[in-house]
Amino acid sequence: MSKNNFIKKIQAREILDSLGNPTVEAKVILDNGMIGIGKVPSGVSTGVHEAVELRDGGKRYGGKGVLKAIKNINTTIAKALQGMKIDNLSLIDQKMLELDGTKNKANLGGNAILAVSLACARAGAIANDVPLYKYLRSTYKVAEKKFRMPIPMAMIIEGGRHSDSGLSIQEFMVIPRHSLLRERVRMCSQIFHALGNLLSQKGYSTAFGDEGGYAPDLLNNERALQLIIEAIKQAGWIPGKQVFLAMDVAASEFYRHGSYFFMNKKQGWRPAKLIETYRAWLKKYPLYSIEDGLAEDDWVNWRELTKELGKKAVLVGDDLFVTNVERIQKGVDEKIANAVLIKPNQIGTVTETMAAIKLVKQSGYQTIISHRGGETADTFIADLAVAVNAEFIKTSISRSERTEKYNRLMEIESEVI
Ligand code: 2PG
Ligand code: MG
Repeated sequence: MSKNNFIKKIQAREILDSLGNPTVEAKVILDNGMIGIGKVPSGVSTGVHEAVELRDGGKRYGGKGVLKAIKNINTTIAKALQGMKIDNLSLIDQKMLELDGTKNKANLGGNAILAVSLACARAGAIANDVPLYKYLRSTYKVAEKKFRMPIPMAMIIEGGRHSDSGLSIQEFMVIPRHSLLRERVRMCSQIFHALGNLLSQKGYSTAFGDEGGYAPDLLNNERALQLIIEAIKQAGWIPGKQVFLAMDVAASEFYRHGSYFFMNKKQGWRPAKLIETYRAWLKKYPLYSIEDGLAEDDWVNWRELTKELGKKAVLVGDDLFVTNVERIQKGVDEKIANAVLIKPNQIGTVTETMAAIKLVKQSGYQTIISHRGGETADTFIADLAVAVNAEFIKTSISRSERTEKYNRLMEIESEVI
């Protein structure tokens, strides 16, 4: 580790995310002149237990401005961190947590704190002249020695809150099998384009949703699975052998008073009916994983879901766990889910994100590092996935704010193999 690299200055500004909404960028300048930059993504279907995203309210940007968060960085945070050693990221994050003083970062804003945390991680890597994934691995003492590239969960059809396709399920993804990351990426891309051709041949719209997946107006969710299977075949691969399917149900979005308004907006389903539907689909389709199959606080039924299907599928908790060690621990203790979606902005610091991943791994759960609905050009999650040898990375295979993550991973792959 380098010596005498201190934080000299921190400057934040308001930038736009991929959906055209304001978000936070922080720039950390060290005494040696080196600079680290961090840009914060923003969720669309945000879990209620996430760190607070500080927004200004009022008329400007429809209330979504982040000038308060910017001010918190430029004044309170900058003053407190000035002169701190860049190499001790845990201490820096700890200091910001103390300054904020709340459990959910409501004071300074999770977006303000994370921007600085990300920028410090980058500045630390630059100051030590090592790539970010290596820096994160050594700074947080990740046990693994070798680097392993993550498998894409590439989103290609979207519904739910992410589009007006009318599908209740938010995301349909493909998981390619290949020993090389760059080939996995190629497979996803070719399947994505085969799907586009298929949709237009069948007269469906090929317009995109928030994350660059197709948003066709299909009869039902199953049709999406069937079309993707057809696209996989047309692209030249065997579904269930070379390529698997995944979905993010994002069930909190259609959960009200104990019922799931799935498919039918008027008549709610009991959780058991939803679980039975998943069971049937797991039998019928090469479905590998189901994310947020039930709502974020429906622990009792999540337990049932895990008992019923936990051996048959990867059951991923996103809104359920919100990258929060307390919630993950509760899940592990109660045998709920078997994989965790990791999003740094759900919790608000790099240090807490790393602690969450450590717990996930210790518990024998799988790790999926994920993009957000509103993304930026920051490729931090690509380096993070490699730093911790995450099993999967979830991001889309089109739109540069997403593909940059894959591009960065392909660059890393050429360094580590
Ligand atoms: C999700 C994410 C990413 P959002 O639910 O997993 O796809 O979406 O950022 O809207 O929470
Ligand atoms: Mg999700």
